Amino acid sequence: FLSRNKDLALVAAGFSGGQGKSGVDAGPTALIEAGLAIQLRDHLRYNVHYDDKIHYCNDIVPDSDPDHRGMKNPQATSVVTQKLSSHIFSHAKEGRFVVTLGGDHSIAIGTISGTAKATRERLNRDMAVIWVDAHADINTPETSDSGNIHGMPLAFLTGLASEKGGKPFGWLNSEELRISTTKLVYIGLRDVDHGEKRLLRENGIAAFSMHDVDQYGIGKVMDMALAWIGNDTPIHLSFDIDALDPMWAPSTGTAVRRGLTLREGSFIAECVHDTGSLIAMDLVEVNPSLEQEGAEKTVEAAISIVRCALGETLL
Ligand code: B3U
Ligand code: MN
Ligand code: MN
Repeated sequence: FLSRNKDLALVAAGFSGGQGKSGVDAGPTALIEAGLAIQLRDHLRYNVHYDDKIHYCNDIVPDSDPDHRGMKNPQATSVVTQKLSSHIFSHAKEGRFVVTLGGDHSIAIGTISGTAKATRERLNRDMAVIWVDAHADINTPETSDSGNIHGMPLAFLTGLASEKGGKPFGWLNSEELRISTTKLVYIGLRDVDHGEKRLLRENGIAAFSMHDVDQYGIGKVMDMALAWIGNDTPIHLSFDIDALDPMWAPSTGTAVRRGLTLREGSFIAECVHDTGSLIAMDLVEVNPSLEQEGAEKTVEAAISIVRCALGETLL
């Protein structure tokens, strides 16, 4: 349903309120300035829809945003992700491949709910999510120690954490916006909180940690991950740059050692492209203000991951 699609929407979502460090809002600008949009047009020959704007930075800041269930910036994050959700939906329902540049990983609440709804409307299918990250990002407000919402997107998207209507994230109550825990696959995990481990275990969620990458190699891990999802299932790839080892991607808010090499990260993106079922991707958590020296390296790594997911290295 998509392998020959060359229509691509590029969305810059410079939101940083899902975590505490400033600078991740400048991630999309750094990627664009390094030539990402041009490369997608000229080298990869996509028909790129890009409005040349950085969205969701500080344009939607509520007057007051008190903590709610321990969450920081709950109202701002809810409003931003809800708007992003319909923005992404409007592109995806036209059959465009959607690339969203973060921003912190809380934006995936918006991107994934938007593509999940569009996939149901357009293809009458439930979509799968491949989440490449050092972290599981599935804390509920109650299991989170930090209160940072970028550590919670999957709890809201799967319904493991929910809110009443009228509360922040109450808008996610509609089933069409959600994904099933059975259609979620992790790759690259190495910093998972206790409460998250319990959620993964109790819900039988498919997770390939760095231990599995070492044990089986990335080739076998991808075979197993894609077999779990099954053929012809639309896939949304959500790639947190901190999945890569800090040797390749030091400029990110919560770098964790012992990560994926750039080659392994690229291989994941290539394998997902090769399925012909990829419908959208996020590239998040690039923070160019951290690690002066490493910023350029991190941006370069992020761009090559996006290019691989879009078919760059296909012979
Ligand atoms: N699990 C921790 C740490 C974390 C999650 N995502 C990132 N860091 N980037 C938390 O805050 O929930
Ligand atoms: Mn993440
Ligand atoms: Mn992470």
